[in-house]
Amino acid sequence: MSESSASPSSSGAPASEAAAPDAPDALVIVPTYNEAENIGQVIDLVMTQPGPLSMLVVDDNSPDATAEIVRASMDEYPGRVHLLERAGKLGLGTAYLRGFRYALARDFRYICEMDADLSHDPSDLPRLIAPVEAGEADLTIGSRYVDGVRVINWPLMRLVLSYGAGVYTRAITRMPIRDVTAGFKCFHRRVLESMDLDRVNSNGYAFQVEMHYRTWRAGFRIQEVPVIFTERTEGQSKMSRRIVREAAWKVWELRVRDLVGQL
Ligand SMILES: Nc1nc2c(ncn2[C@@H]2O[C@H](COP(=O)(O)OP(=O)(O)O)[C@@H](O)[C@H]2O)c(=O)[nH]1
Ligand SMILES: [Mg+2]
Repeated sequence: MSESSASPSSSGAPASEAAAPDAPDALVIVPTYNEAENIGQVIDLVMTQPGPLSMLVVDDNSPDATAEIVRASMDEYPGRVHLLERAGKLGLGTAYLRGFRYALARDFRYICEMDADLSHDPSDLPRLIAPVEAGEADLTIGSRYVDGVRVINWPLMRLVLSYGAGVYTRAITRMPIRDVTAGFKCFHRRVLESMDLDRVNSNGYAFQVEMHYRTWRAGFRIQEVPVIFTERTEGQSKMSRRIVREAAWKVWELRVRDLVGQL
């Protein structure tokens, strides 16, 4: 694995609320696999949000040379775009875990997750970060399922699967979250610092469910922020039956582990 970045800080010290005014604040982590058609636009959109925001792309040696496009953007936005390259496709969950460790080793206070396919609108980032910054929430989730359903261009089956995953997960876990598999969110660093990231071992949608469950069970405050999710127009989804099966099992595993005190 190689790390190429111009880090704004590498002290690794936990940031306090009274951090220096020029301390880097928010890092948006974006995992990529074959997102060459999308990543340039995503970076430009994130870079133009108020903040200013920094961004970390975790790329799994995409055959379509996504990383080359990221490197070009690193020159365009010096010090604000970071890239971690892994040797091969290792899954979304481990990509985020790698990104969380990267963020925690630096001074980022607000650590966001976002997809690279423009399903998540970068202009929603300030609305996700604001409640965490204001101390009103420890985790905000960009939710498709509060105040109705906000999904554009999904086949009915995908919507049923995603919405059904919420009904199923809530029934088993009692976790009060509408969009259990959402991948657009913002953590305060204290949530990730308090978590034993080595224990998080799921990789697809299950990863999102597991992060929500651990955050909720640890007593952190979670707020769902309504967002519109638009299915990608470029590139391919990496969803698979295996990812859906993993999530279905994972919910039971989390519940049982929790019941026996082994979460
Ligand atoms: N680094 C990395 N990123 C991945 C992997 N699988 C998916 N992604 C990224 O995760 C995000 C969501 O994946 P996507 O295929 O759009 O899933 P969908 O939205 O559920 O159809 C996108 O940015 C993908 O490029 C992986 O194995 N490694
Ligand atoms: Mg997608």
